[in-house]
Amino acid sequence: MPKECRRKSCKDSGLPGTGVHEGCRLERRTAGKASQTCDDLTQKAAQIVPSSATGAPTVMEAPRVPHVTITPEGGGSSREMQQEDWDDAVDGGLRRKLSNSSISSTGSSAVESEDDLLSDNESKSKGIITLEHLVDTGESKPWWKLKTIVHWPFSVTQRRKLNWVQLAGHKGNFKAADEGNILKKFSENEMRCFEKLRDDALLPFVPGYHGTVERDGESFLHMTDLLANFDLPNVMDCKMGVRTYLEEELVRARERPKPREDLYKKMMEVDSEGPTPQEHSQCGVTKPRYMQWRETMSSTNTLGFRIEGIKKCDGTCRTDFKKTRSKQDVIQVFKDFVGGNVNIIKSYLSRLAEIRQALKTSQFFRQHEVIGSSLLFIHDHTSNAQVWIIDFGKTTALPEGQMLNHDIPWQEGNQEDGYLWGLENLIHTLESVSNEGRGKETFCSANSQTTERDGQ
Ligand code: I3P
Repeated sequence: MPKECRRKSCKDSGLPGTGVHEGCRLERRTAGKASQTCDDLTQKAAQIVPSSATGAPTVMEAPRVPHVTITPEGGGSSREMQQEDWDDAVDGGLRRKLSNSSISSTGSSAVESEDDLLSDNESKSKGIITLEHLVDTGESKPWWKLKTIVHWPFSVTQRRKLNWVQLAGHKGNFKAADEGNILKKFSENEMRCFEKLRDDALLPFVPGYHGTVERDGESFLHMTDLLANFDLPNVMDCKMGVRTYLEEELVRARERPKPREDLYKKMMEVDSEGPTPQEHSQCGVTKPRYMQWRETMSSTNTLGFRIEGIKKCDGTCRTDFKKTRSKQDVIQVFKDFVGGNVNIIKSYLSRLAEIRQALKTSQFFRQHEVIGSSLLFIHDHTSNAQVWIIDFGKTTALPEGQMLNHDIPWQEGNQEDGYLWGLENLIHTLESVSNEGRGKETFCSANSQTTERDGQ
């Protein structure tokens, strides 16, 4: 994360801190500060476009989400960035930098200090991974040399042309690959999904999958870089469905509850009154409990999708959407994301209509509980706009012969995920953005700053 952002997160903290609960050493930060932490974004990538007209969906009644109470235990952490993630970055004439959280994607901003490249508490959760094309100096540089590498003899414009961004899920999950591709940390589950998707109606809407590869003793999924065809892309991740954890995670948590301090801290950052007295006293919350809390704070439960993060072409990123809940709030975020450009919204709507159609005929979709999957929105100043279905790490096949509707309320045991319901709401929301923007023209300047003026 840029030092600037990190300083701000600390300084602006409105949290009363941890004094309340003994044994807990919470950092003093507030939710709003996360806006620039660039923490917690999901993996994303790009490909080509299409489009067509959309129908007018109806917002359905929010599915009831059964309240589940789970008691705790402890542990759990994610893999942090490893030095080899950087060391491995030489590839033909290009060197790519794999950073941890929020290093600028434009390449035009000064690079962070070594400290910024090191992990901190935030690195234990998800983060943006930025891969930049850098000039090959002919030698592999460890992470502490990145600062030097960035002072390369190219103009901002040249750098921008070479750079691309890869938003990522769990840190350390991505590596640079050959041009136009990306390596994602191997997941048996995700691999199985990609293999099944090869013959499915959803194939045109998921990242290209080119098999598995070994790198430094680790396995990776070799996938298309979805951003490759964009010039300074704007990227938004929307996590789909009314539920973001698997039913089996609930069962496990009941049987062997594990309160996690990292999740407790994340909850406190957003709402110091979020944890129950018991959770306060143990400074920990279980994962399903945290996930459920996230769902109710955001629009997951009420709309069947939520905005996870946005990375804009100017290099800024936001992940402070944990409390973006109402349809009007979501509309505002989308408006800002497209800079008021209604044509981009229309392209997105066309693509979503195609996705909806494909989902309705997809055998894969019928036979899987789709959890934690996102729709990745990407557009650039040329009005190239695309939506992709990504992240199948938690998408699980149903037992033989079983099928899901994806648009009926979830009740524990029925495995419904509310994906289609969420998609309808998402389409409806974008239609509202489009309608509100009617009669306006949008102009994008060269540096992608957007100004809007009445067109009538
Ligand atoms: C994370 C988010 C992720 C989840 C992760 C959570 O919360 O819900 O989807 O990973 O669990 O911490 P947040 O968005 O508030 O940062 P999975 O989807 O893989 O379960 P984790 O901490 O166990 O990785």
